[in-house]
Amino acid sequence: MKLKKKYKSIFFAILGLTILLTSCNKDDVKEVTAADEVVGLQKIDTLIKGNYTFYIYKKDTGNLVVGYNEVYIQLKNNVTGKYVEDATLSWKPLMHMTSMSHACPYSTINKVADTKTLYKGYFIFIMASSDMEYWEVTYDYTSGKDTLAEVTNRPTVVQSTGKIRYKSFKGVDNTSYFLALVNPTSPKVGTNDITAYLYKKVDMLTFSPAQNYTVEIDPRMPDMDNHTSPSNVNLTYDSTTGLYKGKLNLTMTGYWKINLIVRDASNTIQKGDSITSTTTASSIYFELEF
Ligand SMILES: [Cu+2]
Repeated sequence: MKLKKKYKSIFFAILGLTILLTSCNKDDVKEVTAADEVVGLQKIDTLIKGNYTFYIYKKDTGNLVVGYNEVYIQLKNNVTGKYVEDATLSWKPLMHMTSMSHACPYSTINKVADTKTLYKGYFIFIMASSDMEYWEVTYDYTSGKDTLAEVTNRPTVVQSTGKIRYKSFKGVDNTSYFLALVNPTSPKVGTNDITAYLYKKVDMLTFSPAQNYTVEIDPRMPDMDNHTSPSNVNLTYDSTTGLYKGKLNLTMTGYWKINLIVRDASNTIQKGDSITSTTTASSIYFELEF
């Protein structure tokens, strides 16, 4: 009898403690603000139009570059002071050159998963801008058929000075191709997920994903007798994301040249060379150093 009572009081003590802890936790839950959702991002532009402000961000510092650029957007309603959580956003890049205009490969804009106010997409810029020739990006916020805000901006696009992560080339089919490395951004020793986008030019204003190609990889260390690594997996097309995905095995730190061969859907080599005793590098490659 006495024992039973003791167990009962222990039970209620634990129950009470649990309720106390749970309610404490509830009080500790902090609401995620719009500012929290861009922590770690760099603001590159603030574009005001009418009642709205577009805030443009990217992950790293510096300018937009020729090649792959992930771009983030927040949209603020200046009347209410609130960030728009259900925006339909679109954009359009156009390069104004002295003799003509052209676009580049770019994505649609989608909400970043698990955020309320953050949207993202990408551009693959194919040329650097200069004083005379410039990129123009038009951002649109629409609701049904109505344009609520449209703003045009002239971002600076520079040639990347880092390792090669982008390559444009003419295929044997005489089509212009644009190949941009997305990941890895921070390579590690061992197996890395490798992803890239491959687009082709349809006309000056139209670029479409090249589908069902294969991007063969042959990673080499030129400074170490051009040795390769085992267990690499060529990149194949993922129709859900539009990305080419494969596995890249980097067996040690240092400088790696990722030699590439691009084959089309009927297995014809559009560009690239196999590495042999006389051919030490392909005509197209990415570079990584870590
Ligand atoms: Cu151009």
